[in-house]
Amino acid sequence: MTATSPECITVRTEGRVGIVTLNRPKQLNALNNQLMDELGAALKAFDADQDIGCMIVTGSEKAFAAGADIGAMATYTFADVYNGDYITRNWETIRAIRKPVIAAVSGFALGGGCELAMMCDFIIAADNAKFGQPEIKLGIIPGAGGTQRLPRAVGKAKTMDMVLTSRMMDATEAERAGLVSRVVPLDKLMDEALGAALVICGLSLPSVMAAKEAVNRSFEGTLSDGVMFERRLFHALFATEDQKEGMDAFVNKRKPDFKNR
Ligand code: CO8
Repeated sequence: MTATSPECITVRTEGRVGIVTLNRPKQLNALNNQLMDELGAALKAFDADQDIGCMIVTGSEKAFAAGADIGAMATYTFADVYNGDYITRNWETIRAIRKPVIAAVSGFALGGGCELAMMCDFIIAADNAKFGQPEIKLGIIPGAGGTQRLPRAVGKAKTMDMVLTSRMMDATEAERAGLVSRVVPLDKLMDEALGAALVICGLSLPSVMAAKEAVNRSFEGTLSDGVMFERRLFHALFATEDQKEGMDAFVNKRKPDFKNR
């Protein structure tokens, strides 16, 4: 965690779930360096905390995040952004988080906001969610993975449509296209995300982390490398006491009591 209290996010826990809420309401949670630093620090702290098994990143009803802070970027030069000290330096932290991170998205998830949601492991959307990569209207393109992660989620046609025309996708279309895993009424969003997180928290953490690592590997490299990577992790999990517990519980028709959570 940052030494001082965060100003652009709020952080809380519910049981073994760590919840980060983006909190720049006047700017529709536009992502600036301070917010991204605080978010990264909070997620890293939860990742290292043995009492936490899963995380949720969420925003407000109106906006998950309306993108990178345009005001902050407006006067940057090529040298400013290329040397990495400004927009790019703190966007990769979330990729290094090893426990699952769920994005609970209501309202706008635009530009960097859509990219941040896609960096999470899966997205649960409220029925008012709107996803978009409107950077083209600003004379730039997505810069935090939008042109790479969006096609992997929804394919080339929809990605090109969104990136080139700046058209937004509503929650129904996003679910149909595979960008989000579930859509729920707005007032049920946090219950749904917490429900999913609590399911994950009840499982064996080594297998949860291995599953996340294996699925993420499918987006890198070849199929045969990915399958081999999965197989090795699969084999390794037979070294855990939780595998013995999980299988014994099934065989004996009882609930498993995993030790490594
Ligand atoms: N940055 C800064 N301020 C913002 C942003 C933003 N992205 N979005 C909204 N705001 C501010 C507005 O300026 C406004 O402030 P004020 O009240 O002081 O005028 C306030 O939030 C409310 O916004 P609106 O009045 O515009 O609210 P509306 O409901 O009318 O519209 C929209 C909501 C449609 C979301 C609209 O605000 C909008 O289009 N916002 C910009 C969306 C956008 O273009 N996002 C992409 C930004 S660029 C980007 O994300 C690049 C990421 C690259 C990351 C690279 C890292 C490696």
